[in-house]
Amino acid sequence: MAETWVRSELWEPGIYVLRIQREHALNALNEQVLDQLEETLNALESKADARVVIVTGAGSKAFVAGADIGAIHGIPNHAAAEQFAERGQRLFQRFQDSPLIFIAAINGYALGGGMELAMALDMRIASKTARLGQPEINLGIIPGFGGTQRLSRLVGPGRALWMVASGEPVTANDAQALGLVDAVVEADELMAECMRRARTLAAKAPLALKAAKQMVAGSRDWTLAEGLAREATAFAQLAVSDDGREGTAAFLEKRQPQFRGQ
Ligand code: CO8
Repeated sequence: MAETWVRSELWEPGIYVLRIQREHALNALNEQVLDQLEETLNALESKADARVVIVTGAGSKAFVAGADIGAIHGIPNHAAAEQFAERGQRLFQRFQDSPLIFIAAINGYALGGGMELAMALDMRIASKTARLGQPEINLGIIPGFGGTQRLSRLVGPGRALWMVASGEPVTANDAQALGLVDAVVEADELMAECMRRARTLAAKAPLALKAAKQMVAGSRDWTLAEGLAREATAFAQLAVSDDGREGTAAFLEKRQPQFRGQ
């Protein structure tokens, strides 16, 4: 029977924790892990109560130490290599495009494909002990799951090229200074900090939360004109929704709003 490398569990109403648990290989991503990540994403998206998902790695050492190097070495030819890269790229893009909000809880090494996964998620909170990097150059390859593109957009092309072409990892604090992670906390406070943020988000009006996610995540890819057009449409839908009416009425009536996700 296939091993379970990815697990998700309901933590609190609206909040799930997704854990990549291939600890003996520092949670490295092989085809089975990618398959299970996709199945887990499908399952989470089909849950009516899901709002925010905290993504982390099992153990205290690694978030994800990359794509599985043995699997990369075993790729038979150019077409299969391209397929593997595109497979990962499509999957990670699905996290970016999903209506759910994903918080990366970076609990240790986030290298190669692991850093690429973290970058495709919506927010990145790192433990002080985490190390992030794109070391593929040291294997004679480059990132293939979106790293060259997302890193450049996140930190600018000069800093991205330094990380990709030198292969040197950065500390969590340096990653924060670069804009690669949003906050750094003590290792034993990582899940609590992610949970605090998840709770804040999960309590918001559900349709507005989804739209906020999709507009901001989409802004990574859209032109400004396209993004503005989409924002106006999403704003209009929300402004005349029941929750939009309720939120504005509650403000005017000086009471707490009761959002129903409609
Ligand atoms: N793949 C497979 N196994 C791994 C990986 C990995 N990426 N990382 C660690 N492991 C394994 C080790 O082989 C070791 O296994 P074993 O106990 O059987 O020897 C176990 O995990 C523990 O690792 P270490 O003993 O090496 O632990 P250390 O504390 O000494 O070192 C490091 C930790 C620094 C994280 C080290 O393990 C390391 O450098 N790992 C590799 C990091 C790396 O190069 N990542 C990038 C991989 S390439 C990639 O991600 C490309 C993505 C795009 C792919 C597109 C495909 C076409």
